[in-house]
Amino acid sequence: MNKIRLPKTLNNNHITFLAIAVVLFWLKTYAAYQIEFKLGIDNNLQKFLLLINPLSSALFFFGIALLFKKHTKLIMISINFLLSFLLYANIAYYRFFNDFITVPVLMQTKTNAGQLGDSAISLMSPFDIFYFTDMFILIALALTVFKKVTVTNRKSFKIVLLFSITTFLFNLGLAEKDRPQLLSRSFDRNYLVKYLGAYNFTIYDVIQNIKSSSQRALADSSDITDVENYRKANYSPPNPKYFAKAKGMNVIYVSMESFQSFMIDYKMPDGREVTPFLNSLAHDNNTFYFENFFHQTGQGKTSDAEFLMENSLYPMGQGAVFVNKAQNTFQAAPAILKGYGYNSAVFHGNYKTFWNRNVMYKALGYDQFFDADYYSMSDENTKNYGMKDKPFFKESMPMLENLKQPFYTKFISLSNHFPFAMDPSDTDFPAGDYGDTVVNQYFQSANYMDQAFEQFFNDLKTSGLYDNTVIVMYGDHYGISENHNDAMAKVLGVDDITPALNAQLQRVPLFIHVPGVKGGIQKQYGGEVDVRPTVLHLLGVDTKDYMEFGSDLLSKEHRDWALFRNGDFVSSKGYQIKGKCYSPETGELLEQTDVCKDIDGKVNTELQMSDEIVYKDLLRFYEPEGYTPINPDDYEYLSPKGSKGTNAQ
Ligand code: GP9
Ligand code: MN
Repeated sequence: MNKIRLPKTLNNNHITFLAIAVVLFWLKTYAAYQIEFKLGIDNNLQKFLLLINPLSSALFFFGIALLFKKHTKLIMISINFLLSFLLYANIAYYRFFNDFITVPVLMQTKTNAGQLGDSAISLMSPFDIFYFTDMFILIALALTVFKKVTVTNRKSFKIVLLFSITTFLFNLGLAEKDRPQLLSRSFDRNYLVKYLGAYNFTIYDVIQNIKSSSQRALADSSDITDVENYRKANYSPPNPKYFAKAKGMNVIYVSMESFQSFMIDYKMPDGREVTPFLNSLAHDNNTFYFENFFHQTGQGKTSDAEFLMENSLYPMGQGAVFVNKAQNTFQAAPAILKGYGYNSAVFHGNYKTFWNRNVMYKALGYDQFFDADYYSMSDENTKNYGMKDKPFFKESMPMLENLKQPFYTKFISLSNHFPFAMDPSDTDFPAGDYGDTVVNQYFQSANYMDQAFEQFFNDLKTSGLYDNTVIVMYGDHYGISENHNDAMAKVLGVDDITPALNAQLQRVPLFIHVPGVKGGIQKQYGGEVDVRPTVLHLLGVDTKDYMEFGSDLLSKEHRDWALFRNGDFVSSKGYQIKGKCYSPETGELLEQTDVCKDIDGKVNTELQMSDEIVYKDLLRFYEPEGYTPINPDDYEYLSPKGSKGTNAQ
């Protein structure tokens, strides 16, 4: 049996065995990436990252075996088995769900394993044994060439660990270069696997879940009492003039990607309006246009805006609720409206795992999710993250018309996304001339989005839905960051962007169009957190029993301020930025004044309380009167043909 002998230096230590294990495992994992997962590799750096990303975890896990004096090879083979099993489980899961296994998925065996059911076997093929070949090779080597190797040098563990950490840091550094804030924003599992690998992703996921469940475990029902009291004391009752004025009507939300208020009524130097359609809507008789409305998002960007609008709670200071807290109990607008006969759906021309939407929408109570699988995602139709707005709205119409009414729906537009580059055939609008490519392109891309909205409104009118539908359109967050303030000063015709002006640039448009109700331009201050009570009150649903922080924008007692996630805030009387209070009119520093002081305390309390709800999952201890809790496990989003669809990016 063991006639083959390696040179003494090689076969008398486990490092050679480990090196073989690592290389085989590395190659196998890379092959699995290529064969099984559609990770959407767009550039050479991503190709390189995909190639190197299994290395650090392979070194780390196989290295653990070196800590054991005895049975080192056997332990290494067992580790190989466990990792191969994890890889294979992900492969089988991906074949069915187009997604990777996470800790919550494992916890919810009822739904996932249940759904897999009999088809689990059909997802496997005899050729899958390939994913275990390296293990068989290691067993054969251990029994032959390496049979004599028995003594382990434990020092070698430290060397391997050092190698593993160095490769990981190198990997992470390059990944962050291609995709900044990869770990803190963690927007998509596909991205994490693409950049850091399937095994590192699992480690990351386990750590996130331990962190999250320990906070949750320490909470109890008494923790919600303070929130309840605060809520009671700060509730803005509905305005009788508007309460239930849209009772029973359909609802359409439109998330206007990266759209800021300075664009409304903005004219290019040649006099052309950038967004003529939205400008006309701002002045429309049946539309409330809120010109002092602010985004309140954090790192979760679009998903934070969605979270704010439908839960009237604040997003987290770091990470995204959609990604990190999707297992929490929520009492979101779609779930509330279910009790009033509403059927709900989201339309979005991007893949379902982005921002963990496929999981979070179930927790919010969405009945249907029309994602990329429902759209013709051809090269011509897509840009950035997915469908261009015109084909997106066009292709959505038949699906919308087929929905059972009354419906509560959300359309998430995409075209107007950073860096705002357009395909030349999609625009004849002039780019800006402000010495900054991103800012220059913003005008073209916003103009295209405006045309898409006009087309959508026309289609709604033709379909007959328009007269019985409340349309809520909101800019999700800023599009032009502070890095472009030099160009923005030119756009606004000022010398420089002062702190107060910078705060004003965080305004995003909010339109609420209610058929038959007289609207008008609204000057009161508010933020995304305020939209839910405003809309629910229009639909005739009183929000006083819900744990929310928003204040109805149309209430006579509306509070007239909006906070930012960093603790700064704006109000009609003063803006507090980094602890200093500024005048909204002049932007000048207000010394020795207490206009900001009153609000300051409330801002801190609200952020703290909202964080308590989110981090400790406090809504599980609270049941609003008349509300029927939903069970996310009851929801399933099928692709058009009834399969689970594809997930290519
Ligand atoms: C992607 C879209 C854009 O699906 O929501 O995300 P963003 O980067 O704006 O958060
Ligand atoms: Mn966005």
